[in-house]
Amino acid sequence: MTDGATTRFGVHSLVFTDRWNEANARVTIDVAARLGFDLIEVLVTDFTSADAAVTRRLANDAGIGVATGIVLPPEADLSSPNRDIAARGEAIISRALEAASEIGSSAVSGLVYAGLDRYRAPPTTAQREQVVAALRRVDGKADSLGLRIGLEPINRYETYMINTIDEAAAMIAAIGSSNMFIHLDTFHMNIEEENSATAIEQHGRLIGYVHVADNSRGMPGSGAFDFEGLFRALARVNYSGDITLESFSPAVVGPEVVAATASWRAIWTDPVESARQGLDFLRREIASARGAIEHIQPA
Ligand code: LER
Ligand code: MN
Repeated sequence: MTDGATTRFGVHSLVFTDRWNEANARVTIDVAARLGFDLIEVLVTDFTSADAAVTRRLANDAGIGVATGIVLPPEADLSSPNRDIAARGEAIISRALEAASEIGSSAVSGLVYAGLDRYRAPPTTAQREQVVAALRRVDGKADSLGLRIGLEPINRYETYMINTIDEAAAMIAAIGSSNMFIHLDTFHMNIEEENSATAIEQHGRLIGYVHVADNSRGMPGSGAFDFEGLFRALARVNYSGDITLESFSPAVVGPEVVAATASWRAIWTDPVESARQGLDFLRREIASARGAIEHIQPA
């Protein structure tokens, strides 16, 4: 689809705050809407029903959509050989699905297959099978709630099991799901993909969500990532889903997020101005990529 009519541009709440209380949520959602974003992404990893209700109300008031992200911590690692830890992971995904449903969003997407951790060995076959079985169960719950689950390939220094687009596609095939999708993230792709355009073209049908950051994890356009190649590949597979800025700076987030994402230096300091520039870049580059593909491939 090259008209772009349905693409929503989103921004991750961590660009503005790492404390999702009512006051911060109100300011963040209002700023995102004022800047022209269609969507705010929030992490629902430990959301209560009260958090979901506040988020839904504020987003509705501002006329903005909500994408619900998830990151399993090491103590709730779905791939752990420790049954209690793995069960905690499954319970968190299950609860996150309920929160997404309460908010009215359409999916839970992110790091759902392992923990955000620096692993020291690859997963075993038994661990993969355990994750396939657990994701199949939560996928059934997602389906019954009218929701989807997205698998985000994350780079090798932050997790294991799914580092590439190919590995995400293989996991979805092993689960046998027709409901799950692949969630791209350009920061991780820049580290792990041998050829991002080829992988996108091969698995285009499965792509359901996109995080964008530059190679330094600054806003897109501030670094060296090949966004022209990315957006042209997405245009070639008719991707018209959501595209969300995900960039972290210690100027905004506290020690927990800084440590989890190794955001040691401030790539940017002004979240509002940076988000504005990131959105301008996305709009411009996507329109140009779609125009170029239309030109190359007349209907
Ligand atoms: C973590 O590095 C990341 O990219 C988040 O989107 C995790 O879901
Ligand atoms: Mn991401």
